[in-house]
Amino acid sequence: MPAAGVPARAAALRQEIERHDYAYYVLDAPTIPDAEYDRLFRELQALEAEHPELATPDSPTRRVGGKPLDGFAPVRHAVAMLSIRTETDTEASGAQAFDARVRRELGLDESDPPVEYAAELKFDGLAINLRYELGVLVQAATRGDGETGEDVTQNIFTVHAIPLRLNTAAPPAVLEVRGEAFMRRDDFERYNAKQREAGKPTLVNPRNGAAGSIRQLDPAMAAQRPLSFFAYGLGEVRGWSLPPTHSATLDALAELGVPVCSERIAGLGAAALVAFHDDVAARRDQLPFDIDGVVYKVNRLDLQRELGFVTREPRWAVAHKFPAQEQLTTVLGIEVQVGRTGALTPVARLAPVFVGGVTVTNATLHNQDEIDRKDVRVGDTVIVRRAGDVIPEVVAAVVERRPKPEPPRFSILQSYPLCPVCGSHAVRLEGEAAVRCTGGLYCPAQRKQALLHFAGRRAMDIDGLGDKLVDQLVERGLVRTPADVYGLNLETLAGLDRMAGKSAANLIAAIEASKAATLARFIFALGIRNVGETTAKDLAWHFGSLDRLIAASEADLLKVRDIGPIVAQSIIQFFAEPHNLEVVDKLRAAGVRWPESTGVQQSAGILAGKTLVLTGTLPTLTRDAAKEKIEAAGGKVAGSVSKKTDYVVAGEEAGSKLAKAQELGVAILDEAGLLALLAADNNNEQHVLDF
Ligand code: D41
Repeated sequence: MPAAGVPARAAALRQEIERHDYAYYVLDAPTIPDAEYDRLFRELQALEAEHPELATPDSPTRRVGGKPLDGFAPVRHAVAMLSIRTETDTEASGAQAFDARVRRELGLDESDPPVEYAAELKFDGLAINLRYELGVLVQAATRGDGETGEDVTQNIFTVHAIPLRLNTAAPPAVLEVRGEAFMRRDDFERYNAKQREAGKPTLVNPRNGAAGSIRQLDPAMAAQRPLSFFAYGLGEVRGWSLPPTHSATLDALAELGVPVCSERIAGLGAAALVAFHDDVAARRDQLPFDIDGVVYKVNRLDLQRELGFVTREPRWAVAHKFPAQEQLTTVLGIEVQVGRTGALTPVARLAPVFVGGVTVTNATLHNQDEIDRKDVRVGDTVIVRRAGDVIPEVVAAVVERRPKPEPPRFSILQSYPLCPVCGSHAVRLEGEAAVRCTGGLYCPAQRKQALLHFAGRRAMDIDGLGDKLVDQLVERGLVRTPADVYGLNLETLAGLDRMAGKSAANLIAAIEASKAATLARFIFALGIRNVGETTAKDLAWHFGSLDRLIAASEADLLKVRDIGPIVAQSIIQFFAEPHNLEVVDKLRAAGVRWPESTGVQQSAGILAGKTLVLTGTLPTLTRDAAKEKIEAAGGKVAGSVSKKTDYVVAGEEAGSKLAKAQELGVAILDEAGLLALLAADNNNEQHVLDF
C-alpha cells in the first residue's frame, strides 16, 4: 500500500509534466527550465517504480520508450485512411481547376455563391492514425495501404507533442486523429550535430528522420529522435459531435490539446486558395519544417459527404506539390573552385537534374571532411538538395547504387596537388577544414583579396586603394600582384572611373609614401595565412630582416614567441612557393624598403656573430643538423675557410678546408667540441636593435 499522499503526488506530477509538455511542444512556449522538468520527471519515475500499481497507461513516463519489439503488429483501420489526389504545381491555375471541378460536382453555376475552402500545409513526414478511447491514447498506427497499417504505439508514445490524454473532462468514447509525424529542421540539425560529435551515423533529411524514427524497433532509440506532429483530419469518431467544417474540426482538436498547425486559412473561392498558395510558396524556406506543398479542402463537412470519393481519393480535397527540393542524380566528376581566400572548394559536376525549380548541374561538397563523411565518389548516385536561393548541395551518396568495381574515394589533395587557377602548391594545414592554394600573392583567384589586404591601413597603408578601385585595376588587367601597384602611373589612373585628376595624384603619392615601410607592416601585408598583425611584429622583431625570415626553418620559427606549428607551417609554405618569392622580389625591386636589424638570433647564443665552416663527415650529426644547431646558437655557417672564420668543425675525411684552417691558425673543433660549446649556450634571447 502506498503511503497516504503518494497517489496524489503521482497524479499531481503527471498533471504538471503534461502541462509543461503541452506548453513546450505544442505552444512552443517553455514554462520551466529543462533541469526542473527533468527533476519532476525523475520523481514521477521513482514513485511509479516503487509503486507499480500507480503507473497509468497515459503517464508521461511512458515517453522514454519501452522494450525493443520483434516487429510491428498489423492494425486494421476502423475507417480506411484515404489518400489525397496530388497534382504537381506548375502554375497557380491548379486552385481554379479544383474549384471548377468541385462546383461542377456540386451542380453549382455562375449565379451560385463561391464555395468555402480550407487551405493548409502539406507536411513532409509520415501519416499516422492516433486512436483515443475515453480520452486516452491507446494505439498509434501508420497508414500502410490505407486499410491496414502497422502498430507503432510504443514509438509514438515518445513523441512529446502528441498528448497521451485528451484535454477534456468529457472525453468521446472513440476519437481517431489523423495527421503527419515529422521532424522540425532545428531538431534535425541538433540531432545530426549530436550524432556527428559521437561519431555515429547522421540522418539524410528530416523526412527520413521521421520515417526512420517511427519504424524503429527500439522505442528507446526512437525517443532519441525528436519528432513533431500536426493533425489534419479524423478517423473513427464515437460519442463526439462533429463540428460543421474542417477548420472548426481542427480548432476543436487544438482545444483538446492535439497539435494543429496555425498556418492555415478558411476562405471563399479559388482566389483565397491562390493567395494562400503564393504566400506559402514565398515563405517555404523560412518555415521551421519542410513541406512539400499545400492542401486545399472543401470546408463544409456536409459538402464533403456530398462529394464523396473516387478510388480512395476524396473529391473534396487536393494536394498541390511544390517543386521537389531533393532529387537523385549522378556525379560526373568532382572539381574544385578556388575562392577569394585561396580555399579549394570541391564541387560535384552532376548529370543535369530539375530540383527546387531549376536545373542543377553543380553542387557544393563543402570540404574534404564532408566528402569523407558522405563518402561521395565520382560515378555515385547522390541526393542533391536545392532549397530556396541556397546553393545546391550533395546531401548523401546512395551507396547501394555505387558502380562496380567501386570508384576510389575522392581526395582533393590527390586530385589537385596544385591550385587549378595558378599552379601553386595546394596544402591542408593541421586543424583546418580547407585545402588552400599557397600562391596568395600571385593567384588570380585571390588577387582582389590580396591587393585589398596589402593596401590596408595596418598593412602598407595605401590610402585610396579600396574595393572599387581594386575591382577596376584587376578587371582591366592593370594589376595582377601587389608589385604591379608600384608600376602604376598618373595617366593610367586618371583613365579609371571616379579618378578625377586630384585623386589619381593623391593615390600616386600614397603609393610612393608606402614604399617607406616597416618590416612588420610588410610581413603583415603579404597576407600569409595565420599571420596577423601581432605575429608579423613578433616575426620582424625576432628575425630583423626579411631574408632571415624567408630562410627560417620550422625550428627557427618555433623559437619566436607565440608561434606554434600551424603558424610556422603557414610561413614555410608561403615562402616555399616560388610564385610568392617572385612577387616579394619585385616589390623590393620597385623600391619598397624598411629598416632592418640583426634580430634576436644574431645577438643571442654562444655563437652570436661567429662564422663556422663544416668539413668532413661528423660521427652523429648530419650536415644539416649541425648547421641548424649552429644557427640556433646564433652562428653562421660558411662554405669556405678564410681569416674571418672563427671555427672549423672537422669530421672524418676532412680535406683541404682542414689544412687551410691549420694554415690560417683557425680554431678547430670536432663534433664533441661543437656540442660542448653549444651546451654552454644558455640561449637567452637578447636584442640589440629595437625598432
Ligand atoms: O499534410 C499532409 N501531408 C496532409 C495529408 C494533409 N494536410 N491533409 C491530408 N488530408 C487527407 C485527407 C483529405 C484524405 C483527409 C493528408 C492526407 N489525406 C494523406 N496523407 C497521406 C495520405 C493521405
